[in-house]
Order: sequence, then structure tokens, then C-alpha cells
Amino acid sequence: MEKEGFLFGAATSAYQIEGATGEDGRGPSIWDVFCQRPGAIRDGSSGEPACDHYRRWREDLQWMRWLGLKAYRFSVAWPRILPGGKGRINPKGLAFYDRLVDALLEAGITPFLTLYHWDLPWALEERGGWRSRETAYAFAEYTALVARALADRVPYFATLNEPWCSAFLGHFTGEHAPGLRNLEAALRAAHHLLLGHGLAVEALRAAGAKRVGIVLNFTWVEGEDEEAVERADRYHNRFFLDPLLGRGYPESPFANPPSVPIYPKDLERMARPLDFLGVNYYTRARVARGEGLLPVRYLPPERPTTAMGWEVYPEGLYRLLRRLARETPWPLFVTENGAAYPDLWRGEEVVEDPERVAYLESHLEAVGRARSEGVDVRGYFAWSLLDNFEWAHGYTKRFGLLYVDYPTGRRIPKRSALWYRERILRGGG
Ligand code: IFM
Repeated sequence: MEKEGFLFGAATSAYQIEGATGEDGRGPSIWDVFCQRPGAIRDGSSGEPACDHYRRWREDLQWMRWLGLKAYRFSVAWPRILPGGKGRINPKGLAFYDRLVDALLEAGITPFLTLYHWDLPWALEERGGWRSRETAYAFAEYTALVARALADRVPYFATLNEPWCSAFLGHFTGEHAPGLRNLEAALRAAHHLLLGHGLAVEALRAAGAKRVGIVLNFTWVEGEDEEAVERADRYHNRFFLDPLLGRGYPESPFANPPSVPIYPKDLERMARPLDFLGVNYYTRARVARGEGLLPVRYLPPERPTTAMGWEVYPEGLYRLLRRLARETPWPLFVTENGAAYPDLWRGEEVVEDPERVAYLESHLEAVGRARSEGVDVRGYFAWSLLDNFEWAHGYTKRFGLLYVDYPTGRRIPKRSALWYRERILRGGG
């Protein structure tokens, strides 16, 4: 794996960029439905048309070439491949990713594929979604299909992106699809996501996939009250990490949690050996003791913050990487890191975004520092290649290296894109 050198890349996800939600036989997903709920999305928008990437992907590939990306992390839309979640295959959906993978390889860009970035087929939600065990098996079936079609050419497969968000933002806080506020539902979803991951790893291995991993979102937690810090760490980080490591679930971070059925072998399956861990990092949380179902209080972030209100804290990435190197056996990839700022375009050739340049520079420095101390980080993916649909925030938050003028779909490079291009040219980690 080292032969490839450090993989500088950029990341996206299907629902956030593709648009074309009714095109070529794609079925509806939980996000298509959630976006119709009044008040769910800040600007009342949806993933239609997003960046229209489904039609403009060749142009986006030219931008990737121009950036000099070594790798591109994208996700496959399950509802394009299996419009009903399982059963009937949609060849046009598979063909889209097939063409994309070939074109990436031809451009010398390594495809880094995520199987699930939150767009569950609606038909499965109607049968209980991730609350149902059946969905874990459906995920394995879908994974097997994609792996059989692409594993000969895709060197990296990640099963899930940020299952913490799918489980807790989707079922506990209700900010994300399917928009439930029910702890038992969230715990069931978490368990089935982890089980689905384990079954998908088995399917990927059976199909001959070369490198298999998962992408988790980590929050660096700090505070004066040790118990609060430890509890928040169990909630944000260990809830998904520990089962993958074969340690089972940590003590519940919740007060009086409902119990969830765990079958024999579930924990074993979740801990199938992996080839890498994808690390998504954006910020830290400062916490104190609190009350309620999750007895943690979040303190206001220190400055500077991004447009998301997230503190800029590169030291957290450095410490996190050091910690993961101690606690896990896997090579690491920073699979997402980046920042939203209120970028403005008034017709210039380049959109000025000095804060994003500073953000990326300081976080890459943190990665470099960890590597120089022996942490095995093999790549870094900026989030995101282009501005896109930021879930419950709609199009109000811009994370891209490329600015997207939504009325015309035009892409305009930001200063950070030029900076990243130079950084990649210089090479190294
Ligand atoms: O846009 C999201 C992405 O889909 C998952 N990780 C965090 C990003 C920024 O919020």
C-alpha cells in the first residue's frame, strides 16, 4: 500500500452532489422524503438538483485532474443500484459508477468508494429502516452486487460513512433522515448499522475486494469534568469504535437506556478484520456534566469558528490520530476534513477564501506532525471537492474547494483549490 505514496484526495457523497434523483430508474431514498417535510431543511431545498454531478461528472473529473488529486472519495447511491432496496437491479445505476471508475483510473486518480453515505432506499425505510435487522442483510446484498461489479478496479471500499450520524442524528435528535426522536430506535439503528457493516465486510471479501474499511466521524472531547468527558467520548467516539475493535459496546453513555436485542455472533461479525480506518474530523467538543437522557452539557465553542459554528481546532486532529494509532491496529486515512465559510462570488476568476486555506493548512500540519511521530496515516481527503447539499442546512453552507454557482451550475475555483493544488504538487505528507 505504501508504494502508492500519500494519497491526497477530495471527498463527496452521492446525495449531496448528484441530483438527477428521478433519472435512469433511481428509486427514492429517505432523504428525498425527509426533504419534503416542512421545516426539515433550512432553506426548504433537497438534493435535487444539487451540483447536477450525475450529468456533469466529466467536467468534475477535469477539475479533479486540474487539482492533481491522487484519489477521489465518492459514494454509491444504493437507490440507483436497487431502486426498491433489494431485489430488482437497475443496470443504468451501476453503469454510472462503472464509467466513473474507469474514467478515474484513466486519469490516474485512485477511486475510494463508500457504499453507504446516508441515502437508504425509501422502500426499506417503509419496512423499518435501520431499526430492522432485515436492513443489515439488505445492505450486505447490495454490497455484494457493487463489489462484484467494481472490486476488480476499486482498490478501497468503505462500508459506511459516519454511522453515528445515521443512528443518532437520524433517530435520536431527528435532525437527519428519517427524522425520528426516539432513543430505542437510535440504539437499534446503531446495532444494525454495525451488523450491516460486518456482513458487508464478509461480502466484500468474498468478492475479492482488495482493501476494506469503514469511515467514522470523531469528535475530540475536552472538559474539566472527567466523567463528562469520558461519557461524551463514549457517545461520540467509542460507541462505534469499540465494537469494531472486538471490545463490544462501551458502557452506555445514556441514562437508563432501553435494551436492544443482540443475537449470538453479532458482536463477532462487527469485528471482522479491516484494512484501514477512515477518520472524519472537523472540530472538538468542550463538555460539562448535564442532565437528561444524555447527561452531557455542551459548552460554547472557542473562537475561531467556521460557518457551521464549529471551533477550528487542528490540535484535536493531531491528538486523535495519536490516540487511534495507540488504540487501533489499522492504517488510517483522514477521509474528511474541511470547513464551511460564507464564500462570495461576484464574477471573479477565483473566489477568495483565506480562512479555508488556513483551516486546511493547519490541519494538514497536524497530520504531518502525527506522521512524523510514526502514526500510519496514508491519505488525506479534503471535504469537499465542491460546494454541495449540506443536509439539514440545504445549500446555505459551502464546504467546497470549488465554488458552485447554483443558478447556472458553473464551478469556480476558490483560492483554497489553488493552494491545495500546489500542496499536492509539492507531494509528501
Ligand atoms: O457534509 C458532511 C458529510 O456528508 C459527512 N461529514 C460531515 C460533512 C460536513 O458536515
